[in-house]
Amino acid sequence: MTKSIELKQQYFFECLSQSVVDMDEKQAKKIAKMIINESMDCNKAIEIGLSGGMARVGTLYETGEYFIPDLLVCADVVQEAMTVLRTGLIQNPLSKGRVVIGTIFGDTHDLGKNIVILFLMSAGYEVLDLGKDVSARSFVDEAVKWKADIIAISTLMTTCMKNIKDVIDLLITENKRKQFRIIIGGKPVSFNFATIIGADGYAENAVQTVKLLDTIFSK
Ligand code: B12
Repeated sequence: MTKSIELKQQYFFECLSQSVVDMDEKQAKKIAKMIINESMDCNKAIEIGLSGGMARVGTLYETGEYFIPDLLVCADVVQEAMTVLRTGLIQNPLSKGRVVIGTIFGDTHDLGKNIVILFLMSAGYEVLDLGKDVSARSFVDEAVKWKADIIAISTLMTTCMKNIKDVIDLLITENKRKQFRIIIGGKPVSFNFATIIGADGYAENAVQTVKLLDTIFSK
């Protein structure tokens, strides 16, 4: 890619990020459409523009400049722009593996999980989205029913971290732990936490999640 195209792309991603911060849905969708029309990298647009924009919104919330209603509007802008950008993601007809994913019980944050889903699907994984506030029982039942290879669990709340362990404990109790690999993600969790609770992997963002699964499936 030439330097000028790269700079142009970067500029579009920054504008997208700004439209999330500005709560400007119309502008976000307009930029998303332009990104597709210009055949720019939609994965990067999601990661840098939408994820990056939401990270900036998070900081504004933490510094007391934005409040919950603002977060809700920004989240809507991200979801709407995502529906446009997903049409530009490369559709991979392969099925590299089956992933059941959800946000853990007690937690309703789902933007990050939804981004992870888009990345996994475009990388060739089949994904079943269980949504948010998902109980350990549902994770296990759906994974069994759907013959999943991977159970992927998201949380953004420290108070819900312990609920992830409930899924692992339930699998152990029912003698099903060996049927699935468990990966976790979300702001408060880490590689160390994954190791402590007996999960098989942790990824920091959507790009790393694809890399993690590619590594797991190459073994
Ligand atoms: C947007 C937001 C909301 C929105 C959520 C909208 C939605 N549809 O998701 C709304 C307004 C609804 C909301 C509500 C609440 N929120 Co809130 N929210 C946020 C905020 C600002 C941004 C989160 C976000 O969307 N980030 C952008 C996404 C793209 O990033 P991400 O989620 O981290 O995802 C990436 C990675 O983590 C990773 N990843 C994510 N999931 C997974 C899963 C797997 C398997 C893998 C491998 C990787 C992975 O990949 C993703 C993409 O790259 C954060 C602050 C922050 N800085 O994070 C607070 C924050 C998470 N919220 C917080 C709180 C407290 C709440 C409320 C309790 C507030 C209230 N008083 O009602 C409620 C929660 C109610 C509930 N029970 O769930 C706290 C949590 C504190 C804590 N220590 O637990 C935070 C940290 C804010 C703060 N500093 O106080 N919130």
